[in-house]
Amino acid sequence: MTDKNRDNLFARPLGKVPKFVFDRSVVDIFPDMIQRSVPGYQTIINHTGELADRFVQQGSHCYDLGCSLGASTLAIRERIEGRNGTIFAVDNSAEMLDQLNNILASQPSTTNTQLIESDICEVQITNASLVVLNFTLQFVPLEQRSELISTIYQGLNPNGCLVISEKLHFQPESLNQLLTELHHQFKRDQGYSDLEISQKRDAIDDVLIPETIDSHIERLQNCGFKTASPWFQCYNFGSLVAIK
Ligand code: GEK
Repeated sequence: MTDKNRDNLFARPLGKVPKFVFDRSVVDIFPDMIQRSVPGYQTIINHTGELADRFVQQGSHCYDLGCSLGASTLAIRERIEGRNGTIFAVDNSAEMLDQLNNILASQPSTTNTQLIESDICEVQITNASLVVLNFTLQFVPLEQRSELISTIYQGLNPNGCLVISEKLHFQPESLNQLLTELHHQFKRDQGYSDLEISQKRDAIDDVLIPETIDSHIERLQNCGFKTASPWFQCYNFGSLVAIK
């Protein structure tokens, strides 16, 4: 790995830490940042491909909402070749999509993949057999989350699948504290300093709003999903699957 691709965003003292944004400074270091910050990230991406294999119907649509550099898009695409499907990879960061465009061009596929620069709350969902929100719902304002999940539910075909992977909040507070400390130890083990951990924490405070597993399940059920369950958890990160 070159220095250009190493996440050093918070390595030096920043004084007042600015709020985190997905701009040009994040694009090159994004794969390193997410791998070293999210325990279980690669497992979740791999299993997103597995779920695509099981759920994606011939000629249907897949949505990777908050796609960044397309890790989920690529995992899905690899598993649905020949199904005449379309993947819509959506992000509101033009810089991320530019880079994803280059990545996709370097890895040809017969599956139609469309990049959409948009707020995920504005996207129309139709004929969907798989919708993926991998570490994205956590950035959507709390009051918009139910409407987004409802839109996804309406756009899914019967037996369609929604994957939601998130940083999670836990109760009681002592459990939340324990899982947070285990996460910070994971980051230290990945080479992040205490300064980097603390400045990143300040940068995402109020930007990334985690909820409890129960809140996610309740929202999914209120929006119509009869089947919804966590399928993976490592410390305070996890993934849920919901079937229409
Ligand atoms: C992965 N899924 O590699 N509308 C559109 N995009 C958004 C919005 C929004 N309202 N809010 C945030 N984003 C990817 C990782 S990263 C997770 C997802 C992380 C986008 C934002 O621009 C960024 O690219 C992505 O969601 C979140 O599995 O960095 O913790």
